[in-house]
Amino acid sequence: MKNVEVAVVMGSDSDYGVMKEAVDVLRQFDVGFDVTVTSAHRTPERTRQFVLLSEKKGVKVIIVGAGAAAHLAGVIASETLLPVVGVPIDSSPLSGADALYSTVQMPGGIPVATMAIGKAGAKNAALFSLEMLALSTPELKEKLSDYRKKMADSVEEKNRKLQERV
Ligand code: RP5
Repeated sequence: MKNVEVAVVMGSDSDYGVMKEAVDVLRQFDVGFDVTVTSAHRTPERTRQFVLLSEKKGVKVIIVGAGAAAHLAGVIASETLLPVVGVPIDSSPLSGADALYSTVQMPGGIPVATMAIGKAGAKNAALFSLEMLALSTPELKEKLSDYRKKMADSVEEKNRKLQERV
């Protein structure tokens, strides 16, 4: 079994539709991860235990998705020195603007690396985590480089196909 290097956590199972984007990327890069639901306000003790357990397991990065008054990433960051990557979820009537502000506006001292709202943010949270892991894992750096190359190739391909339509 693979070591868990990245913990993916979210405030509710209703966040998974967005956070799956992060899970898909981690799986694609064959990096060990686990997925947990815990809430800063509904289950504060469970959240604390989650952080302790993650540290014990040797997790290196924690990705946190939460919506509405999204304090989960900040609370988790306050409990650990592991890097925390926040994903604001667009689950509320404010379409994630509330979660963005709640996640990104950490007062000085406890950082949360905040990504974009929603699926793009979840995907980038995984890629950003992989970039951090790649600092000490050359094979991962190589894979990230191939990923970028494929992305660039797909833009060329899209451009070529568009020319056929105009
Ligand atoms: C937040 O409240 C969660 O992260 C979720 O985005 C939102 C709604 O949660 P549920 O009411 O669907 O459980 O804490």
